[in-house]
Amino acid sequence: MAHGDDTYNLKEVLVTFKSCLNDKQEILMDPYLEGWKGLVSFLNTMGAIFSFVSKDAVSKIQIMEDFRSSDQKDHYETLQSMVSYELKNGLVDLKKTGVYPTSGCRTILRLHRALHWLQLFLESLRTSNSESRTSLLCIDSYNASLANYHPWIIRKAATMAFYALPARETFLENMKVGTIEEAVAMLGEALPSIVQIYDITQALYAQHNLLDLP
Ligand code: 1PW
Repeated sequence: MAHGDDTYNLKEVLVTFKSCLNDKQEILMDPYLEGWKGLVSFLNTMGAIFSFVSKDAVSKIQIMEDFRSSDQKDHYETLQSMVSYELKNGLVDLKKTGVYPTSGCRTILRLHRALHWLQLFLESLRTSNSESRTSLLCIDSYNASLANYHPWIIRKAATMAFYALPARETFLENMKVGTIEEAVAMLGEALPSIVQIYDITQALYAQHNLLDLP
């Protein structure tokens, strides 16, 4: 787990995502949210300009934690149990926002889309070289993924924040996993677990036609 900015280590965060899967290949909500909290701490080490980006993730994590401490908490133990519970009980706005603007299904979908961006970004960082500009890698991966779901004004603000990203070396050092080479090697080892979580969630949402929830 990530413990806060000073003891922060991105490897632990990515390993947390690995611990999300139970033996039935279901995604456990608590470590999923814990992994997200670690990503937010990481993001916050990059300066105040990112608070706009992390704030939305924080409020979505909170929505899900509230479900996990409610009377319905057992239904939210895994992403799979959440989907079947909410669908069975008509707790999801399927076509347009109405009675359930903060359903678990639509909230996790937003985090899931953001996870795809993170995956593309870290993968491009891993395979980049010392000449590469972090901000451009980040913008390219954002445009190829999450930006497609954002209105112009958010895209503009996010892109401006990305220009403030530190240089590649500083960024990799910020991960607090040792030298630059060690950070790159860690990404190679840890990213497959993010990909796996992403793929399982994507298949679950596709199976239930939930990929376009308003
Ligand atoms: C380097 C580490 C990266 C960690 C990823 C951080 C999460 C990125 C979230 C970007 C959010 C930009 C501003 C908020 C936009 C919301 O409108 C949007 N949320 C997301 C996560 O895309 C959609 O949510 P909404 O408005 O439908 O509730």
